[in-house]
Amino acid sequence: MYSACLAVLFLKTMSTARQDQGLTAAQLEAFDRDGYIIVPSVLPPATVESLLVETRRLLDEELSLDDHPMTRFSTGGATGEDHVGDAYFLESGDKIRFFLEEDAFDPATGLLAKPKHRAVNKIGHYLHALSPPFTALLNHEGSAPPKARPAAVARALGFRDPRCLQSMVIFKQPEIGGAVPPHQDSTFLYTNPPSAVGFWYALEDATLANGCLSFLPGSHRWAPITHRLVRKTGGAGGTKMVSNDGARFPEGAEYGEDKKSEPEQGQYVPGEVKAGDLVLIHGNLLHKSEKNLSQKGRIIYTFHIIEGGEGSVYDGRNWLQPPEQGFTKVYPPGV
Ligand SMILES: O=C(O)CCC(=O)C(=O)O
Repeated sequence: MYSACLAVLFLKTMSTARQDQGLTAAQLEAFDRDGYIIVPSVLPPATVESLLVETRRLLDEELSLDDHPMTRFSTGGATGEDHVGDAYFLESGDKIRFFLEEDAFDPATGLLAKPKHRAVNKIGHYLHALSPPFTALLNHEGSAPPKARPAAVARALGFRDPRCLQSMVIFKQPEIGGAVPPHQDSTFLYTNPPSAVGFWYALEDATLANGCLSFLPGSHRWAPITHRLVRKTGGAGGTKMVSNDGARFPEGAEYGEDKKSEPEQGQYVPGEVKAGDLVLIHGNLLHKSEKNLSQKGRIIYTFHIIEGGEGSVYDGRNWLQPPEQGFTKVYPPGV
């Protein structure tokens, strides 16, 4: 009996240790080398379904086009001048708001030409705090077996005090889902030194046909954060790209412009994924997604974390500013 109890205790301890690991040694090595990894089957089908049900509810119940400012999501190109930057966008950091797909509008009339659930490009940016199913995902509650929990992954990646600063459901609507040009997430979510990491969960299968992500492996090591998206000053609203005068890489001897590996230069690698898979993306990694010209849409959920601990400075000019209570802690209190 005693030894059976000990065995149970041992198994429990082992399984807790396994649960807390977040990433395996091989996954960590791949993330360090490539700047991204795909972790299969992190979300069980029931969790995926609950997030899709919530997404549909938000579209049905929370999005009214009657009083919507018709804000379209635009990535804005190199200057950032055309990046979406109206008040509806700039004040969305602690709200759930809906940004529309550019090609959902009729170019001749300027009017929306698609029903609302086929017209949205993304929902953001505070789902992780305001929507219970998305909050549960950040805390990784209710999914069995726990695998690659955000807190455990953040710990495995060496975060001291990770903060979730934004979350989004991103759609690639059938036929019109817009392309996302090559970019680095730390350009938009800048800390000095750069520390952003993206958690990107497929809620539907994403393939080459419907606009999956693709990545330039290893570019996180040699591609500097040369620019940053900031709010324009002077009260007129809007955003712009400015030259980055702060650190351009995370700290560490593995980073620097001399780390470029020539043979792989320019070769983006597609990351086709199944619903429930997680993609982790280093904030310096160049990645993109193509336009969805197919009949099949895809929906994903993503949130980003940054280092909130000592020595990491969040810039007051960033387009996204913290709510009064600060960005959401990822580690449970007291841990
Ligand atoms: O889902 C996409 O197509 C783009 C997402 C992305 O690149 C990001 O969140 O950084």
